[in-house]
Amino acid sequence: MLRFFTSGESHGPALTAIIDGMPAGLMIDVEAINSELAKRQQGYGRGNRQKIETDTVSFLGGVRHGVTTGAPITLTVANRDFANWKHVMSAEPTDMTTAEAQEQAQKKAIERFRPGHADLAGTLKYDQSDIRDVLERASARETAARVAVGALCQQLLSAVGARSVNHVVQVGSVKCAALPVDISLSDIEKLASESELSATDKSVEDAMKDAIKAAWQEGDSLGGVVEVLVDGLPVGLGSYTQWDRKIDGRIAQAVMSIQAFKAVEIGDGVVSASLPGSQVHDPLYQSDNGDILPFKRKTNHAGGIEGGMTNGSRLVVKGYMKPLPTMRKGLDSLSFPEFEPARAHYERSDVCAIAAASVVMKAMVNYVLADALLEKFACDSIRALKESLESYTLRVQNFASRDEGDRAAKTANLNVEEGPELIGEF
Ligand code: EPS
Repeated sequence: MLRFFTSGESHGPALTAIIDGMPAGLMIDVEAINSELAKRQQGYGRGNRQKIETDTVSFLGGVRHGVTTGAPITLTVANRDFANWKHVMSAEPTDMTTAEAQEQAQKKAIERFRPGHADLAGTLKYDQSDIRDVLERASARETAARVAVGALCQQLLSAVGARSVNHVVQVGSVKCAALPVDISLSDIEKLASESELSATDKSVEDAMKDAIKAAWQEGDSLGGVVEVLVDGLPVGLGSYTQWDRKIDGRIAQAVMSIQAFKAVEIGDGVVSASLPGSQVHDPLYQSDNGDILPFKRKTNHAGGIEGGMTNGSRLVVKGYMKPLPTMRKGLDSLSFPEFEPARAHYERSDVCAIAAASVVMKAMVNYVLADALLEKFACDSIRALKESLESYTLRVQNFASRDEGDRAAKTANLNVEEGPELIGEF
């Protein structure tokens, strides 16, 4: 089981994550993690905070000479902005009577709830006397730690030949044209990298930017839709046998946990509810010689998941993000602690963080898939994982034989003659 937790406040000293269950022997590419962190900071419509930060990862445990040891991994991303918040966000009791501390406290005070944010329910639930205690942890700054974790998980997935990409498909109501079903992930990555919004349709890029600019001028905010696609996953991650083992449910939970995400869609999930079954399900065909899988498909409406398991097709997941609730124009709200009518609080924020959100969503999908991979091929080291996967892949390939006896013999031979260390479910 792979699990992780994050800790840290938006304007505290740092964000930290502990990742438990990562196998030994994974060579870590720190630059690749930093590159994802940098991508999370980018995108047209982001606020000034990103000019202050240069997010990079440091490891404090579980890694030696660049290789995982199997022990829990601790990683951290520093908040440079903490220097400007050191009185207000001090972990230790601090003298707040100095002129500097007083000025900082006054500047950072929050006295009005922001509808749509965690402010109100969080203050009541945690019996807070300062809304800042809620805002600091509810902030999407926390996703920097998640992106570092997800980039590490991506490296585990790469070790078994899986690859994921993220892109933006909609900003506000401006939509990219649908991508061809057979487009390669490299092409998607290239298109997204050429766009300031990680969008894959150049013809609507200006309209997207105009929509963000208009929202900014009006003191408003904008959401959008992002997509993550994953190739190279083995058949059978997740399970139909129990509700909480279904991979689509696990992905949905992980994606919905991202700040401001309000809906998740797998494949053609939404439109499929209004279509007859014959237009929704993906017919099966015999595989060609040399195919890794003993079947093939011409469509992928299911988005790579059937029965709560990966099915060998490309995984396609969309996440729907609401507009951020921090808006210059502010909505009707209430003051705290008086609960008197007041306009909502405003402090520095993003007008649109959809490009960043796509990086975060990929990180969360990577984590769920890495966890499911380690669950299926239970292993303590990368070598054992690869051996176990190789053996399983051969077994799946051999299911193409329609001769029962032949199939049983082939499977038995695999175990005896190929001689891989058999771990997990064999
Ligand atoms: C963010 C950092 C935050 C916000 C934003 C995302 O920094 P600050 O509050 O100092 O400007 O810009 O957070 C939110 C949108 C939110 O709702 O909290 C980041 O690093 O992603």
